[in-house]
Amino acid sequence: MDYKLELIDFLPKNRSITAMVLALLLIMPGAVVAEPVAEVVDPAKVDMEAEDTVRIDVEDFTYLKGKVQVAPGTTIVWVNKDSVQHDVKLPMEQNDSLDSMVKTRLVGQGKRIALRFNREGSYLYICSIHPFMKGIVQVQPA
Ligand SMILES: [Cu+2]
Repeated sequence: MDYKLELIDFLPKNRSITAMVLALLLIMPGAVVAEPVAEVVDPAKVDMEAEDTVRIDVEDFTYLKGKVQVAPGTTIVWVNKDSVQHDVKLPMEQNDSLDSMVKTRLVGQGKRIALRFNREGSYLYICSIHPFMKGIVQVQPA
């Protein structure tokens, strides 16, 4: 009888708060484990000659390799050759879920953007200020 009373005291008095705490406990482990589709990487730390690095030049408002096929873990480096700034933003509508949303910072001429792609899938990306600029990264096992 006493044990039962202690357990009730431990839980918050308000039922909706109790429900919220329990819901958070269920949701949180999944949210922490889920690996992002792509991670922003410091381009200065990327070995451009490495086998798991792919370079895409950006010139005349165009991602010059419009479609690339890579293995999971590949880092893609975009090199901006235009005199205006560009970035890389995922997803387009076709991408599978909100956790694939990534936006890099804008970079000017001669600067680089690097993203490492972790998960299999087909990812459309755009430049956020020039949305007519499009590219596709297909990630699948080698
Ligand atoms: Cu742009």
